[in-house]
Amino acid sequence: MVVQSLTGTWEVRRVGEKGWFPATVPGVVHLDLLAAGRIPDPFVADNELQVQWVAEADWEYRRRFTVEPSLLAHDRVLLECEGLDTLATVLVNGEEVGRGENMYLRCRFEVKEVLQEGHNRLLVRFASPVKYARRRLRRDPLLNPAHSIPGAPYVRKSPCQWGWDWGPKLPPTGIWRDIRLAGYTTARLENVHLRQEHHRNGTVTIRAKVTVDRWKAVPLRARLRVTAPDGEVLTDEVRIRSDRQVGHLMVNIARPRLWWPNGYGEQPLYRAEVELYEGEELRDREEKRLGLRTLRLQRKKDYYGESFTFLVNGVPIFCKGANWIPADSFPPRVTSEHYRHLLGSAAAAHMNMLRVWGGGYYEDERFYDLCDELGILIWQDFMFSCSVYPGDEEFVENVRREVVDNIRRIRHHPCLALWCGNNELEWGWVEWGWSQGMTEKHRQDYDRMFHHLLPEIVAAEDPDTPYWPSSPSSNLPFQNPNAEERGDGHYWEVWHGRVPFTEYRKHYFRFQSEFGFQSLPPLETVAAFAEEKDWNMTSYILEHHQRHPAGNGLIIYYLTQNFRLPKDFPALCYLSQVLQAEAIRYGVEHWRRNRHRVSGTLYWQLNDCWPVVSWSSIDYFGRWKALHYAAKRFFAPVLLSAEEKDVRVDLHLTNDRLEPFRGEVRWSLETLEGEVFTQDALKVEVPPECNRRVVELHLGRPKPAEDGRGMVLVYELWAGRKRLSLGLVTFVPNKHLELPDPGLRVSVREREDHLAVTVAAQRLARFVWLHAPGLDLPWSDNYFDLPAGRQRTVTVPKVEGWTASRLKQALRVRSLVDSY
Ligand code: BMA
Repeated sequence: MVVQSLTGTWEVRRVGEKGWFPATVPGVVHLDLLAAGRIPDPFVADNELQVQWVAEADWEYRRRFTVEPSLLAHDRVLLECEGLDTLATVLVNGEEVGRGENMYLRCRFEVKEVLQEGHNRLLVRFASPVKYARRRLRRDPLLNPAHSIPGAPYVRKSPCQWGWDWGPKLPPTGIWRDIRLAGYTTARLENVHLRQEHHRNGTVTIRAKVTVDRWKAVPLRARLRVTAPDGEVLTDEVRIRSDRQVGHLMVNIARPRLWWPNGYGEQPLYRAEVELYEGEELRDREEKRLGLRTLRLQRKKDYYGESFTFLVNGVPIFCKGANWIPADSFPPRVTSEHYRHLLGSAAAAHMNMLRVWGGGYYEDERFYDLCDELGILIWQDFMFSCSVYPGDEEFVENVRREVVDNIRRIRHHPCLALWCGNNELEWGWVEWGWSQGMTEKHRQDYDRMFHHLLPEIVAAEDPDTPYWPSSPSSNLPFQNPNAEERGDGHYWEVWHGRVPFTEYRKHYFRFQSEFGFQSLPPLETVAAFAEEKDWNMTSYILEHHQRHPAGNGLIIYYLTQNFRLPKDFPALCYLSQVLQAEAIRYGVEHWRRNRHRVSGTLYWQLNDCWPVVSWSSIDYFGRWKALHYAAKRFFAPVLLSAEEKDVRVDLHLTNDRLEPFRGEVRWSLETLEGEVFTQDALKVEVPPECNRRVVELHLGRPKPAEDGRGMVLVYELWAGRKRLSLGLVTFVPNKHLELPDPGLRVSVREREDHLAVTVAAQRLARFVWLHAPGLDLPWSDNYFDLPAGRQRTVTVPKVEGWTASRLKQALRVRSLVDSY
């Protein structure tokens, strides 16, 4: 077997035009046009509107390459394309060798017959997906989300690229993943399925089912080699007779090291290599990494209905995380560093699950590899979102191939927790009136795809991973998909429904897979797309970078319920983030307190695909919004939270850890200046994986009612001499607090690998925000409360050029009182 890469520099032109210009593969045409200076940056101002023609055009990519005799010496030569986006015709030396019609599908084309020794030409022609969709739509109309270019469901291409309520309309075209030539002799590995069996006595068997594609009737040998994290190697070998297609191999691991989700244990990884030999000649090989663990979705009848709990190695996991969307409108631009930053940030905020949402794309290896390493479970949607899809045979067959291919690509990853049919399609059928707009046939097509075809494929290709028909779903076809008592739920009344975020506490979905709240990104991010004259919530440019029709108005609406009107635009950026963080915290703390009933909470959404006002907690450039800092606090393995009930406040300790927690809870009812009315401290012990109400405070009237604007309840969690967390209860909305000047004192010190900032407050400072323009890195904590007389030290990694004195000069420390 020999491989020749075809990535790198190509040429591209608009079909019918003369001028070729340089292109990069993997890549997409918008990026090539941008690099050639032929289009303005579509992410800046409203340039997106000026580049709509790009998706209306047909494009062709070409390159020359040299073929050595050694490649042609193989019996078969395949052109292997990891991803063609999307409607592609592939020509080698002027002859068509194949077509692509699905960006998610890996394609292999036989090319030996058309290749020649020496110079060769490769051309890939892409038809406009937008024009194609429009043609199909004219013939057979389908419902489509309003924020999307019409007809998107006809093309197996990432739904959000056609526009979403947080994403621009910029469907790209191009060879978006790896492309290469591969020469094979005698046989190749067609399908390697690695499975693990965990035995009662604690040992684990790894089994490999190896299916070969062979064209010569000679005996073959398959070899499995498993390397443990400590370097120990186990092997097995099997002969595959000349009339057989399949070989079975296995190794036993006597003392397996188990893989755990983030926060529950380590993530040891085993390397599995499968090699195919003819005599002593290696004919093909594949390498994968495994994590040894069992995973089950437990759905058990209980007092509240039916549970929805992921069990890893038999342990119920409380899933904490967010929804993942594509990290760029132009996927090939996502670097490994960007993946590492986003996923590392998720892990740093104690997340143990992300949902790869069905409007994006099946992610690439780097993504799943990192999730394996970080212990982030993946709820994997199949790529269908918020639309009615066609059901003709050709479409269904295209989907079938896509689904088989992606399951085979991803199934071995220990991070994979669930295959889910789609995003919100069933909800659409049941509650958004699709049945009126569409035909019974369309509904039957839905039923066939998501209740029959996809679960059958999952059962055949990956029987070890559970299948779930839709998100949200009750798992009862077309029955109350967003039920609270069973299945997963999307709760959008807070935000879309304009109800106050206190409503979160009235709901107890068994698994909260979506709920969210928008904010502006940090000011530097706004500055990347808007000039200073446009720094206004209702300016044309700010509205262009907000894709939810009511979005900016909703932010202001909720803001005025909770906070005073900000004095200027920078204060609005700050405050809208604080508002978002408070909203989501309010919900998550409630669901964590009810962990016996709710098994997970994934907020909408982790990241952005361009600079925009959205629900994300990390913006397009990787900057943490206030919500991400809050997530790091509200997802902490041990959480002290307050449940206000009129004149009573209950303090709860939620312990997600597998061991008991022992510590101390301190609380104090005090003025904003720090005068204490009452205070107490209490030793607490909370068993593993459980929530306990540890303090019940009857504050009684009239005090808080009378002095509410000048009083807060401070609650702290201590372990030994270490304060683990600090929280606040206010008795009036934040806007009515009579906040004094907090008199903050700041000092900066330089340590080995980080800079440490200590902030001390003379009087209460809410949502203290540390910011050093130019030092664009996450802090250990930010946007935190600092009651009177307390101090707090936070750190930021030390990077080239930053000293304590430079930071001291650049540092700006602001709090709520500075916003109005
Ligand atoms: C959800 C998602 C997305 C959408 C988000 C915000 O329900 O599934 O479709 O972007 O809401 O409206």
